[in-house]
Amino acid sequence: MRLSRYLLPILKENPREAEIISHRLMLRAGMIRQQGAGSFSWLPLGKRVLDRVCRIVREEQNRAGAQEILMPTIQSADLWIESGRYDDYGKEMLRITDRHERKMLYGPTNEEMVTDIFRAYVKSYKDLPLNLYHIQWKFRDEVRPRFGVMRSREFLMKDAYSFDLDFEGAKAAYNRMFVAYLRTFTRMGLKAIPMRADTGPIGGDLSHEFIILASTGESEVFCHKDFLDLPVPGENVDFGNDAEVAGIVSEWTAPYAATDEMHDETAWTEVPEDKRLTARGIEVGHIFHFGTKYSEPMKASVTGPDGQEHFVSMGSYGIGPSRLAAAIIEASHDDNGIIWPESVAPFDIALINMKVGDPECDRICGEIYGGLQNSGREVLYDDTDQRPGAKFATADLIGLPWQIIVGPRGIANGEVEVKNRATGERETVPIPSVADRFGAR
Ligand code: P5A
Repeated sequence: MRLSRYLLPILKENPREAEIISHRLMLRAGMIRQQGAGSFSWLPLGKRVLDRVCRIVREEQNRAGAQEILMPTIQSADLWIESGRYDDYGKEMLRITDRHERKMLYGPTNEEMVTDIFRAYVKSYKDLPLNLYHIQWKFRDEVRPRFGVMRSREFLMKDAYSFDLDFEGAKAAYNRMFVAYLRTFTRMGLKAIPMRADTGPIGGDLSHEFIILASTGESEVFCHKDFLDLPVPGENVDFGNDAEVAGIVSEWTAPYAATDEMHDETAWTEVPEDKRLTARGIEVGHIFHFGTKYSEPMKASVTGPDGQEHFVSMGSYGIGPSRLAAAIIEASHDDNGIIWPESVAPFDIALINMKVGDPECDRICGEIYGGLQNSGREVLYDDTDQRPGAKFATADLIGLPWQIIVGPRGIANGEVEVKNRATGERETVPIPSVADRFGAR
Protein backbone atom coordinates (compact mmCIF):
# COMPACT_ATOMS: atom_id res chain seq x y z
CA MET A 1 0.00 0.00 0.00
CA ARG A 2 1.28 3.42 -0.94
CA LEU A 3 1.04 5.84 1.95
CA SER A 4 0.22 8.67 -0.46
CA ARG A 5 -3.02 6.79 -1.24
CA TYR A 6 -3.76 5.59 2.29
CA LEU A 7 -6.10 7.16 4.83
CA LEU A 8 -3.73 7.54 7.77
CA PRO A 9 -4.81 10.62 9.74
CA ILE A 10 -1.81 10.99 12.07
CA LEU A 11 -2.22 13.43 14.96
CA LYS A 12 0.88 15.34 16.04
CA GLU A 13 -0.55 16.43 19.38
CA ASN A 14 -1.76 14.24 22.18
CA PRO A 15 -5.57 14.21 22.14
CA ARG A 16 -6.77 15.64 25.44
CA GLU A 17 -9.66 13.23 25.91
CA ALA A 18 -7.38 10.17 25.98
CA GLU A 19 -6.46 9.14 29.52
CA ILE A 20 -4.45 6.02 28.79
CA ILE A 21 -1.57 5.34 26.45
CA SER A 22 -3.36 2.90 24.12
CA HIS A 23 -6.25 5.30 23.54
CA ARG A 24 -3.81 8.15 22.88
CA LEU A 25 -1.72 6.08 20.47
CA MET A 26 -4.70 4.64 18.62
CA LEU A 27 -6.01 8.16 17.99
CA ARG A 28 -2.58 9.55 17.13
CA ALA A 29 -1.82 6.67 14.75
CA GLY A 30 -5.12 7.19 12.95
CA MET A 31 -6.49 3.76 13.87
CA ILE A 32 -9.88 4.77 15.25
CA ARG A 33 -12.28 7.68 15.26
CA GLN A 34 -14.72 8.37 18.04
CA GLN A 35 -18.29 8.63 16.77
CA GLY A 36 -20.11 9.09 20.05
CA ALA A 37 -19.90 8.01 23.70
CA GLY A 38 -18.21 4.60 23.65
CA SER A 39 -18.61 4.26 19.90
CA PHE A 40 -15.75 4.10 17.40
CA SER A 41 -15.10 3.68 13.72
CA TRP A 42 -12.09 1.60 12.77
CA LEU A 43 -10.00 3.40 10.17
CA PRO A 44 -7.86 1.42 7.67
CA LEU A 45 -4.84 0.87 9.94
CA GLY A 46 -7.00 -0.07 12.92
CA LYS A 47 -9.18 -2.37 10.83
CA ARG A 48 -6.11 -4.30 9.72
CA VAL A 49 -5.08 -4.88 13.33
CA LEU A 50 -8.61 -5.92 14.31
CA ASP A 51 -8.67 -8.39 11.42
CA ARG A 52 -5.34 -9.90 12.40
CA VAL A 53 -6.46 -10.28 16.00
CA CYS A 54 -9.66 -11.97 14.83
CA ARG A 55 -7.70 -14.27 12.58
CA ILE A 56 -5.67 -15.64 15.48
CA VAL A 57 -8.82 -15.97 17.60
CA ARG A 58 -10.53 -17.85 14.77
CA GLU A 59 -7.59 -20.19 14.13
CA GLU A 60 -7.40 -21.18 17.78
CA GLN A 61 -11.17 -21.61 18.13
CA ASN A 62 -11.20 -23.85 15.08
CA ARG A 63 -8.19 -25.81 16.33
CA ALA A 64 -10.04 -26.48 19.60
CA GLY A 65 -13.02 -27.85 17.66
CA ALA A 66 -15.41 -24.89 17.74
CA GLN A 67 -17.48 -24.11 14.62
CA GLU A 68 -18.00 -20.58 13.34
CA ILE A 69 -21.49 -19.20 12.75
CA LEU A 70 -22.84 -15.66 12.57
CA MET A 71 -25.87 -14.48 14.52
CA PRO A 72 -27.60 -11.10 14.16
CA THR A 73 -26.83 -8.10 16.36
CA ILE A 74 -30.52 -7.28 16.90
CA GLN A 75 -32.42 -9.87 18.89
CA SER A 76 -36.04 -10.41 19.79
CA ALA A 77 -36.86 -9.81 23.46
CA ASP A 78 -38.97 -13.00 23.44
CA LEU A 79 -35.97 -15.28 23.86
CA TRP A 80 -34.72 -13.24 26.80
CA ILE A 81 -38.15 -13.30 28.42
CA GLU A 82 -38.07 -17.08 28.02
CA SER A 83 -34.70 -17.41 29.77
CA GLY A 84 -35.75 -14.99 32.51
CA ARG A 85 -32.91 -12.52 31.78
CA TYR A 86 -34.90 -9.77 30.06
CA ASP A 87 -35.73 -7.92 33.26
CA ASP A 88 -32.57 -8.90 35.14
CA TYR A 89 -30.17 -7.45 32.57
CA GLY A 90 -31.09 -3.89 33.52
CA LYS A 91 -29.97 -0.65 31.95
CA GLU A 92 -26.92 -2.07 30.18
CA MET A 93 -29.24 -3.56 27.58
CA LEU A 94 -30.21 -1.28 24.72
CA ARG A 95 -33.92 -1.94 24.20
CA ILE A 96 -35.54 -1.13 20.87
CA THR A 97 -39.12 -1.24 19.59
CA ASP A 98 -39.70 -1.98 15.90
CA ARG A 99 -42.49 -0.57 13.71
CA HIS A 100 -44.82 -3.39 14.75
CA GLU A 101 -44.30 -2.48 18.40
CA ARG A 102 -42.28 -5.66 18.86
CA LYS A 103 -39.69 -5.56 21.63
CA MET A 104 -36.18 -5.96 20.30
CA LEU A 105 -32.73 -5.40 21.74
CA TYR A 106 -29.18 -4.91 20.55
CA GLY A 107 -27.44 -8.07 21.74
CA PRO A 108 -25.08 -7.65 24.71
CA THR A 109 -24.33 -11.41 24.47
CA ASN A 110 -25.94 -14.43 22.74
CA GLU A 111 -26.61 -17.26 25.21
CA GLU A 112 -30.35 -17.20 24.45
CA MET A 113 -30.09 -17.02 20.67
CA VAL A 114 -27.55 -19.79 20.38
CA THR A 115 -29.63 -22.00 22.71
CA ASP A 116 -32.55 -21.40 20.37
CA ILE A 117 -30.44 -22.53 17.40
CA PHE A 118 -29.30 -25.58 19.31
CA ARG A 119 -32.77 -26.74 20.33
CA ALA A 120 -34.03 -26.37 16.76
CA TYR A 121 -31.54 -28.88 15.37
CA VAL A 122 -29.86 -31.03 17.97
CA LYS A 123 -31.91 -33.81 19.52
CA SER A 124 -29.50 -36.61 20.42
CA TYR A 125 -26.44 -37.01 22.65
CA LYS A 126 -24.75 -38.50 19.59
CA ASP A 127 -24.44 -34.99 18.14
CA LEU A 128 -22.52 -33.78 21.18
CA PRO A 129 -20.17 -32.24 22.10
CA LEU A 130 -20.93 -29.10 20.11
CA ASN A 131 -19.33 -25.68 20.34
CA LEU A 132 -20.58 -22.79 18.18
CA TYR A 133 -18.94 -19.40 18.09
CA HIS A 134 -19.23 -16.13 16.26
CA ILE A 135 -17.38 -12.85 16.07
CA GLN A 136 -19.97 -10.11 16.18
CA TRP A 137 -20.57 -6.58 17.47
CA LYS A 138 -22.20 -6.23 20.86
CA PHE A 139 -23.76 -3.25 22.59
CA ARG A 140 -23.71 -2.64 26.32
CA ASP A 141 -24.89 0.68 27.64
CA GLU A 142 -21.95 0.91 30.04
CA VAL A 143 -22.32 3.50 32.82
CA ARG A 144 -18.82 4.76 32.19
CA PRO A 145 -17.51 3.96 28.72
CA ARG A 146 -13.88 4.98 28.84
CA PHE A 147 -10.35 4.39 27.67
CA GLY A 148 -11.39 4.30 24.02
CA VAL A 149 -12.06 0.81 22.67
CA MET A 150 -10.94 -0.71 25.97
CA ARG A 151 -14.36 -0.16 27.52
CA SER A 152 -16.72 0.97 24.81
CA ARG A 153 -20.47 0.63 24.41
CA GLU A 154 -20.29 -1.01 20.99
CA PHE A 155 -17.48 -3.54 20.84
CA LEU A 156 -16.44 -6.69 19.02
CA MET A 157 -16.71 -10.00 20.85
CA LYS A 158 -15.83 -13.54 19.99
CA ASP A 159 -18.39 -15.55 21.88
CA ALA A 160 -18.42 -19.33 21.88
CA TYR A 161 -21.06 -21.58 23.41
CA SER A 162 -20.61 -25.23 24.32
CA PHE A 163 -23.28 -27.91 24.66
CA ASP A 164 -22.74 -31.24 26.41
CA LEU A 165 -24.76 -34.08 27.82
CA ASP A 166 -23.51 -33.73 31.39
CA PHE A 167 -21.20 -31.87 33.72
CA GLU A 168 -18.18 -34.00 32.88
CA GLY A 169 -18.56 -33.27 29.17
CA ALA A 170 -19.11 -29.58 29.89
CA LYS A 171 -15.97 -29.46 32.03
CA ALA A 172 -13.96 -30.96 29.16
CA ALA A 173 -15.42 -28.30 26.82
CA TYR A 174 -14.49 -25.60 29.34
CA ASN A 175 -10.96 -26.97 29.52
CA ARG A 176 -10.59 -26.93 25.73
CA MET A 177 -11.51 -23.25 25.61
CA PHE A 178 -9.22 -22.55 28.55
CA VAL A 179 -6.26 -24.02 26.68
CA ALA A 180 -7.28 -22.36 23.39
CA TYR A 181 -7.25 -19.03 25.24
CA LEU A 182 -3.74 -19.58 26.58
CA ARG A 183 -2.57 -20.15 23.02
CA THR A 184 -4.58 -17.27 21.56
CA PHE A 185 -3.17 -14.58 23.84
CA THR A 186 0.39 -15.91 23.64
CA ARG A 187 0.25 -15.73 19.86
CA MET A 188 -0.54 -12.03 20.22
CA GLY A 189 2.58 -11.51 22.34
CA LEU A 190 0.57 -11.27 25.58
CA LYS A 191 1.02 -13.00 28.89
CA ALA A 192 -2.53 -13.69 30.04
CA ILE A 193 -3.14 -15.13 33.49
CA PRO A 194 -6.36 -17.07 34.15
CA MET A 195 -7.99 -15.98 37.40
CA ARG A 196 -11.05 -17.24 39.24
CA ALA A 197 -13.73 -14.66 38.66
CA ASP A 198 -17.20 -13.49 39.51
CA THR A 199 -19.87 -14.64 37.01
CA GLY A 200 -22.07 -11.48 37.02
CA PRO A 201 -25.08 -11.39 34.69
CA ILE A 202 -23.93 -14.44 32.67
CA GLY A 203 -24.33 -16.68 35.72
CA GLY A 204 -22.99 -20.08 36.75
CA ASP A 205 -20.53 -21.24 39.37
CA LEU A 206 -17.27 -21.68 37.49
CA SER A 207 -15.55 -18.91 35.67
CA HIS A 208 -12.09 -17.62 34.78
CA GLU A 209 -11.07 -14.23 33.55
CA PHE A 210 -7.94 -14.02 31.42
CA ILE A 211 -6.05 -11.01 32.62
CA ILE A 212 -3.00 -9.29 31.23
CA LEU A 213 -0.96 -7.25 33.65
CA ALA A 214 -0.83 -3.54 32.84
CA SER A 215 -0.62 -0.50 35.08
CA THR A 216 -3.66 1.03 33.37
CA GLY A 217 -5.84 -2.05 33.93
CA GLU A 218 -9.25 -1.54 35.48
CA SER A 219 -9.10 -4.35 38.02
CA GLU A 220 -6.73 -5.04 40.87
CA VAL A 221 -5.37 -8.58 40.70
CA PHE A 222 -3.39 -10.89 42.96
CA CYS A 223 -1.32 -13.77 41.64
CA HIS A 224 1.60 -16.07 42.23
CA LYS A 225 4.74 -15.11 40.32
CA ASP A 226 5.08 -18.70 39.06
CA PHE A 227 2.52 -17.81 36.38
CA LEU A 228 5.10 -15.69 34.63
CA ASP A 229 7.17 -18.78 33.75
CA LEU A 230 4.51 -21.42 33.09
CA PRO A 231 4.90 -23.07 29.68
CA VAL A 232 2.15 -22.30 27.16
CA PRO A 233 0.85 -25.31 25.20
CA GLY A 234 2.19 -25.62 21.66
CA GLU A 235 0.17 -26.13 18.51
CA ASN A 236 0.48 -29.89 18.78
CA VAL A 237 -1.79 -30.02 21.84
CA ASP A 238 -4.33 -32.78 21.25
CA PHE A 239 -7.75 -31.24 21.83
CA GLY A 240 -9.29 -34.69 21.39
CA ASN A 241 -7.51 -35.92 24.51
CA ASP A 242 -9.52 -34.75 27.53
CA ALA A 243 -6.92 -35.93 30.04
CA GLU A 244 -4.09 -34.08 28.33
CA VAL A 245 -6.14 -30.87 28.16
CA ALA A 246 -7.26 -31.23 31.79
CA GLY A 247 -3.61 -31.66 32.79
CA ILE A 248 -2.72 -28.31 31.25
CA VAL A 249 -5.66 -26.64 33.02
CA SER A 250 -4.59 -28.14 36.37
CA GLU A 251 -1.12 -26.75 35.92
CA TRP A 252 -2.50 -23.32 35.04
CA THR A 253 -4.96 -23.20 37.94
CA ALA A 254 -2.68 -24.52 40.69
CA PRO A 255 -0.93 -21.28 41.71
CA TYR A 256 -2.99 -18.60 43.42
CA ALA A 257 -4.65 -16.02 41.15
CA ALA A 258 -7.75 -13.92 41.75
CA THR A 259 -9.33 -10.62 40.83
CA ASP A 260 -10.25 -8.31 43.71
CA GLU A 261 -13.89 -9.55 43.79
CA MET A 262 -12.72 -13.12 44.40
CA HIS A 263 -9.62 -12.37 46.44
CA ASP A 264 -9.16 -14.53 49.53
CA GLU A 265 -6.82 -12.96 52.09
CA THR A 266 -6.29 -16.24 53.95
CA ALA A 267 -5.22 -18.14 50.84
CA TRP A 268 -3.06 -15.18 49.83
CA THR A 269 -1.03 -15.28 53.04
CA GLU A 270 -0.12 -18.88 52.17
CA VAL A 271 1.70 -17.66 49.06
CA PRO A 272 5.38 -16.98 49.99
CA GLU A 273 5.85 -13.24 50.28
CA ASP A 274 8.53 -13.02 47.58
CA LYS A 275 6.16 -14.83 45.18
CA ARG A 276 3.22 -12.44 45.62
CA LEU A 277 2.37 -10.20 42.71
CA THR A 278 -0.23 -7.48 43.21
CA ALA A 279 -0.89 -5.55 40.05
CA ARG A 280 -3.51 -4.03 37.84
CA GLY A 281 -4.90 -6.04 34.99
CA ILE A 282 -6.95 -5.89 31.80
CA GLU A 283 -9.55 -8.59 31.26
CA VAL A 284 -9.17 -9.78 27.67
CA GLY A 285 -11.22 -12.96 27.95
CA HIS A 286 -13.78 -14.52 30.24
CA ILE A 287 -15.08 -18.10 30.27
CA PHE A 288 -18.09 -19.48 32.10
CA HIS A 289 -19.67 -22.80 32.93
CA PHE A 290 -23.31 -22.40 33.89
CA GLY A 291 -24.79 -25.86 33.38
CA THR A 292 -28.52 -25.77 32.66
CA LYS A 293 -29.15 -22.10 33.48
CA TYR A 294 -30.40 -21.46 29.91
CA SER A 295 -31.15 -24.95 28.64
CA GLU A 296 -33.70 -25.63 31.38
CA PRO A 297 -36.00 -22.60 30.98
CA MET A 298 -35.53 -22.73 27.19
CA LYS A 299 -36.10 -26.48 27.05
CA ALA A 300 -32.93 -27.36 25.18
CA SER A 301 -32.55 -31.07 25.76
CA VAL A 302 -31.21 -34.16 24.02
CA THR A 303 -32.05 -37.82 24.32
CA GLY A 304 -29.28 -39.48 26.30
CA PRO A 305 -27.87 -43.02 25.97
CA ASP A 306 -30.40 -44.00 28.67
CA GLY A 307 -33.30 -42.97 26.40
CA GLN A 308 -34.21 -40.10 28.77
CA GLU A 309 -34.32 -36.37 27.95
CA HIS A 310 -31.44 -34.36 29.46
CA PHE A 311 -31.15 -30.58 29.58
CA VAL A 312 -27.75 -29.85 28.07
CA SER A 313 -24.91 -28.54 30.20
CA MET A 314 -23.55 -25.32 28.75
CA GLY A 315 -20.72 -22.86 28.95
CA SER A 316 -19.88 -19.59 27.20
CA TYR A 317 -16.51 -18.18 26.32
CA GLY A 318 -15.79 -14.55 25.45
CA ILE A 319 -12.83 -12.67 24.01
CA GLY A 320 -12.87 -8.97 23.16
CA PRO A 321 -10.88 -8.43 19.92
CA SER A 322 -11.49 -4.66 19.94
CA ARG A 323 -10.32 -4.43 23.56
CA LEU A 324 -7.35 -6.66 22.64
CA ALA A 325 -6.12 -4.21 20.00
CA ALA A 326 -5.79 -1.64 22.80
CA ALA A 327 -4.47 -4.12 25.37
CA ILE A 328 -1.65 -5.16 23.02
CA ILE A 329 -0.61 -1.51 22.75
CA GLU A 330 -0.70 -1.13 26.55
CA ALA A 331 1.71 -4.07 26.71
CA SER A 332 3.92 -3.04 23.80
CA HIS A 333 4.89 0.57 23.18
CA ASP A 334 7.64 3.09 23.93
CA ASP A 335 7.93 6.87 24.01
CA ASN A 336 7.85 7.03 20.21
CA GLY A 337 4.74 4.98 19.67
CA ILE A 338 3.33 1.51 19.17
CA ILE A 339 5.50 -1.62 18.82
CA TRP A 340 3.34 -4.25 17.13
CA PRO A 341 4.16 -7.92 17.66
CA GLU A 342 4.62 -9.40 14.16
CA SER A 343 1.53 -11.59 14.54
CA VAL A 344 -0.91 -8.68 14.73
CA ALA A 345 0.97 -5.87 12.95
CA PRO A 346 -1.15 -4.06 10.35
CA PHE A 347 1.72 -4.30 7.85
CA ASP A 348 5.02 -6.14 8.20
CA ILE A 349 7.29 -3.42 6.88
CA ALA A 350 7.44 0.35 6.47
CA LEU A 351 9.40 1.15 3.32
CA ILE A 352 10.67 4.71 3.66
CA ASN A 353 11.71 6.63 0.58
CA MET A 354 13.85 9.47 1.95
CA LYS A 355 13.90 11.44 -1.29
CA VAL A 356 10.74 11.05 -3.31
CA GLY A 357 11.27 12.48 -6.79
CA ASP A 358 14.86 11.34 -6.95
CA PRO A 359 14.82 8.87 -9.86
CA GLU A 360 17.17 6.37 -8.21
CA CYS A 361 15.35 6.43 -4.85
CA ASP A 362 12.02 6.02 -6.62
CA ARG A 363 13.31 3.18 -8.79
CA ILE A 364 14.95 1.22 -5.97
CA CYS A 365 11.93 1.68 -3.70
CA GLY A 366 9.66 0.50 -6.51
CA GLU A 367 11.79 -2.61 -6.98
CA ILE A 368 11.95 -3.42 -3.27
CA TYR A 369 8.23 -2.78 -2.88
CA GLY A 370 7.38 -5.13 -5.74
CA GLY A 371 9.84 -7.81 -4.60
CA LEU A 372 8.52 -7.87 -1.04
CA GLN A 373 4.94 -7.98 -2.19
CA ASN A 374 5.76 -10.88 -4.49
CA SER A 375 7.09 -12.80 -1.51
CA GLY A 376 3.82 -12.21 0.34
CA ARG A 377 4.96 -9.42 2.64
CA GLU A 378 2.58 -6.61 3.56
CA VAL A 379 4.38 -3.33 2.94
CA LEU A 380 3.37 0.24 3.66
CA TYR A 381 5.42 2.29 1.23
CA ASP A 382 5.99 5.88 2.39
CA ASP A 383 6.07 7.62 -0.98
CA THR A 384 4.86 10.94 0.42
CA ASP A 385 6.78 14.21 0.09
CA GLN A 386 7.20 14.63 3.86
CA ARG A 387 10.63 15.41 5.34
CA PRO A 388 12.65 12.33 6.45
CA GLY A 389 12.26 13.30 10.13
CA ALA A 390 8.47 13.29 9.85
CA LYS A 391 8.57 9.96 8.01
CA PHE A 392 10.66 8.35 10.74
CA ALA A 393 8.32 9.71 13.41
CA THR A 394 5.30 8.30 11.58
CA ALA A 395 6.97 4.91 11.11
CA ASP A 396 7.85 4.72 14.81
CA LEU A 397 4.39 5.90 15.85
CA ILE A 398 2.47 3.30 13.83
CA GLY A 399 4.92 0.67 15.02
CA LEU A 400 5.35 -1.73 12.08
CA PRO A 401 7.94 -4.37 13.06
CA TRP A 402 10.46 -3.40 10.37
CA GLN A 403 11.55 -0.25 8.59
CA ILE A 404 13.52 -0.22 5.36
CA ILE A 405 15.11 3.14 4.81
CA VAL A 406 16.13 4.04 1.28
CA GLY A 407 18.21 7.18 0.66
CA PRO A 408 20.64 8.49 -1.99
CA ARG A 409 23.72 7.88 0.16
CA GLY A 410 22.90 4.22 0.77
CA ILE A 411 22.03 3.68 -2.86
CA ALA A 412 25.42 5.05 -3.88
CA ASN A 413 26.91 2.17 -1.81
CA GLY A 414 24.38 -0.31 -3.19
CA GLU A 415 22.62 -0.75 0.15
CA VAL A 416 19.63 0.19 2.27
CA GLU A 417 19.15 0.39 6.02
CA VAL A 418 16.88 -2.00 7.89
CA LYS A 419 15.65 -1.05 11.35
CA ASN A 420 13.94 -3.29 13.87
CA ARG A 421 11.21 -1.22 15.56
CA ALA A 422 11.25 -3.18 18.83
CA THR A 423 14.99 -3.22 19.49
CA GLY A 424 16.03 -0.17 17.48
CA GLU A 425 18.82 -2.29 15.93
CA ARG A 426 19.92 -1.26 12.46
CA GLU A 427 21.70 -3.18 9.76
CA THR A 428 22.72 -2.42 6.20
CA VAL A 429 21.52 -4.81 3.54
CA PRO A 430 22.72 -4.98 -0.09
CA ILE A 431 19.85 -3.89 -2.34
CA PRO A 432 19.55 -7.17 -4.28
CA SER A 433 19.25 -9.12 -0.97
CA VAL A 434 16.37 -7.20 0.58
CA ALA A 435 13.56 -9.55 -0.47
CA ASP A 436 15.63 -12.57 0.70
CA ARG A 437 16.41 -10.82 4.00
CA PHE A 438 12.70 -10.93 4.84
CA GLY A 439 11.82 -14.21 3.19
CA ALA A 440 8.30 -15.33 2.44
CA ARG A 441 5.55 -14.80 4.97
C1 P5A B 1 -18.98 -15.00 27.38
C2 P5A B 1 -19.28 -15.02 25.93
C3 P5A B 1 -19.74 -12.74 28.18
O1 P5A B 1 -20.44 -11.89 27.71
N1 P5A B 1 -21.18 -14.35 27.10
C4 P5A B 1 -20.73 -14.74 25.80
C5 P5A B 1 -20.09 -14.21 28.02
N2 P5A B 1 -18.63 -12.48 28.87
S1 P5A B 1 -18.05 -11.02 29.22
O2 P5A B 1 -17.00 -11.21 30.16
O3 P5A B 1 -19.09 -10.15 29.64
O4 P5A B 1 -17.45 -10.44 27.90
C6 P5A B 1 -16.49 -11.17 27.16
C7 P5A B 1 -15.32 -10.31 26.75
O5 P5A B 1 -15.77 -9.21 25.97
C8 P5A B 1 -14.93 -8.08 26.18
N3 P5A B 1 -15.74 -6.93 26.64
C9 P5A B 1 -15.57 -5.66 26.22
N4 P5A B 1 -14.72 -5.12 25.33
C10 P5A B 1 -14.80 -3.79 25.11
N5 P5A B 1 -15.70 -2.98 25.73
C11 P5A B 1 -16.58 -3.48 26.62
N6 P5A B 1 -17.46 -2.68 27.19
C12 P5A B 1 -16.55 -4.88 26.90
N7 P5A B 1 -17.26 -5.71 27.70
C13 P5A B 1 -16.75 -6.96 27.54
C14 P5A B 1 -13.91 -8.48 27.25
O6 P5A B 1 -12.71 -8.90 26.60
C15 P5A B 1 -14.58 -9.65 27.91
O7 P5A B 1 -13.64 -10.55 28.48
